[in-house]
Amino acid sequence: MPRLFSLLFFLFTTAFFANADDGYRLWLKYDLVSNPALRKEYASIARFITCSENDPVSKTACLELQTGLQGLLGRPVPIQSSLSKPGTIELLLLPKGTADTDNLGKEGFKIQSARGRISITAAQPAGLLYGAFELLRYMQTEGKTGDLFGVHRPRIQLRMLNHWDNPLGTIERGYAGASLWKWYELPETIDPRYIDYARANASIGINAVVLNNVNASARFLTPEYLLKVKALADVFRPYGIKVFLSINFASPKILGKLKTSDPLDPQVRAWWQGKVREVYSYVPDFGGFLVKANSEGEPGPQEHGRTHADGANMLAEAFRPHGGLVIWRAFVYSPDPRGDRFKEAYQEFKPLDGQFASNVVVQVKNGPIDFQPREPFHPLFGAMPKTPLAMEFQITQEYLGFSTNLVYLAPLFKECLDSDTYARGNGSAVARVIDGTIHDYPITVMAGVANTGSDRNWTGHPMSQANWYAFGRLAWDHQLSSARIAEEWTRMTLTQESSAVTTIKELLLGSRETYVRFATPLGLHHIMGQGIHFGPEPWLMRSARPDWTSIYYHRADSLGLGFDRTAQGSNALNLYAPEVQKQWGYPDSCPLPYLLWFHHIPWDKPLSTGRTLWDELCVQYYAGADEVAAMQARWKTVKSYVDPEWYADVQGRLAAQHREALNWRDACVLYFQTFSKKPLPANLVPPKRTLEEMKRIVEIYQLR
Ligand code: GCW
Repeated sequence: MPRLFSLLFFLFTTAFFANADDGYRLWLKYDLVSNPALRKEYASIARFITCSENDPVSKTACLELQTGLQGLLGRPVPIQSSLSKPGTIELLLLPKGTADTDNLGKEGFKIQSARGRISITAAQPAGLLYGAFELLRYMQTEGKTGDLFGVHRPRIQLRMLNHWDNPLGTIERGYAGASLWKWYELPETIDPRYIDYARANASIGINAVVLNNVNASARFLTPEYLLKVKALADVFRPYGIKVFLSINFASPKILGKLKTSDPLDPQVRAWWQGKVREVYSYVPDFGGFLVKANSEGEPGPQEHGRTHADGANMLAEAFRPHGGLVIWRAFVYSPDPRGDRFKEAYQEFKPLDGQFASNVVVQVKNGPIDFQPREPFHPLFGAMPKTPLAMEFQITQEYLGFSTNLVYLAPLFKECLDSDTYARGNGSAVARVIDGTIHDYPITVMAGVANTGSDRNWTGHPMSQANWYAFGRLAWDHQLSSARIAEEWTRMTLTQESSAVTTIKELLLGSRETYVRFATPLGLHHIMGQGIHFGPEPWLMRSARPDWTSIYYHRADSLGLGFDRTAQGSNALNLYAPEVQKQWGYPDSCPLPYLLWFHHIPWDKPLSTGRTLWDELCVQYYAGADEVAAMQARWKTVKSYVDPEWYADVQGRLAAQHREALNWRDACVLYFQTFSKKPLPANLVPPKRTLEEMKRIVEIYQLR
């Protein structure tokens, strides 16, 4: 009988594969282990599961393990409550107060093997959940990506998705359909997709989500919406996920009908205290508020002559009795044409270091401008020893070609995390600042702006699933390499065939640098299409604000190109430690990827490559576009190893990406040529289109 069952299961899963994979199952496919010897081995260690814990999170752990194993092994794996024959996988909470439990903390786990049994032990239920997924990942990747046995612990406490989802179902900067949250159907209807979303997050260690956009509607704090929030929190809780909300700082006026939202006004303070108490009556383990204040038109304490610290501390006081957090964003900048946006968050927040209450975290974007394809790390990471800083990455590809471009973001995340701030001398990488090692931060947070939406495959571009995956894995352990994460994801999602795995891994690993080359090489930044942030618009001179134009950033003129941020220019470099200034401060030694971030370079200055700036710029743009063509060719080689629907989808998107790369190349080369007044290097074929044609193509995106 079991044989017949496994045969049927096998036929079912292979038929499923042959009939196309729509991407819904993400990396949680649990298809039969294809290598028969391994399947036999795994089957012998996973004949039973023992679960004696009764809390909701431990139960989820057992059920997830069971679901996964049944798929991988092609036969049922019964759960039993008593101990424990050989061939059992046992999930067990350790008694409180032992050295082991202290060591494992709230979410760590230990996997061991003894007497023919595997045990996953943890001090708290969340550890069992993450341990179950670790074991499954090991089998899903056929043991090829890391060690199973030993102690595993997250390096960051709050591993969080920020959804920029609006009440009417749209998503700001979302490229994968509408919001997953069906506010008008909640709380009565629970879309089963909420559960699948929670499973995916739990499987990569994400334990917190902010449900709504930081440009926040006040309606989420009304009783009607709190009921909806409660419904989602109830779904996510058994997966170890806490819910947070973005708030509108003017809520006391908007909802409370008070005359002011001044954070030092006693009535305002009382209103927030009451409101926070009310939130906890719906969601007893509510996480806290995320706040965008005095940024891009959002209300905040400064309208009342108060500081960010005054605003944050007022909310922190309201959360203190409940154990919640205030996550206050540092993404602020003012429209000063003579200023340098690069410096503004630093100038506003650095003086406030030490003034924030103990349950406030300041959330800083990875770079000083805004999620560009490449940015130097934000100078605040080296400058706030007394304030826990959270990392904010963007997983959704606002400036990285939306969902038509294949851009694997782990290398971008790692580049920032691995950058040395020198906050406490050598070895003060951004990662060690935000994980609390350098300054002993009591609270540690890594947030990612989500790329999920209602598209069947969740992320629009199917390969962008890898970015959701990579974010979670790096938030759990920022020491993991981009290559390992790419391999895990590829094996779990696409194929186990080793040459195809290698090809796909290489495709992923090179993709971000390719994007940088054809869009913003050598440290160019913020020269994309106005408003929508898609395609090139380097000629953009006028906008509602000077720091929303392109010329503000690239500063092209007859002499050269780039933003001088040395002492002769805006002196933004001065915000970094002397060691960092030394690294980036001189045009002759500044690494080329950062060159135009910090220097205005003459067109005919020879660079370390032996070419002049102008020639190098052209070479980069052409190489970037050629690399997309090479990506198309490489993708073709994996055709017989990946699902046909998936294959065709990626093939189409790569073709679109190639068209867009050529647009970037031609638009930028032709536009910058109007300043350099030089011909292209001899071996490059000049664009067939004119600058006027390129402008028309880009203008199409601006039409209503
Ligand atoms: O990247 C910019 C986006 C805005 C966004 C803002 C922010 C939510 O263009 O859409 O608003 O940053 O991070 O607050």
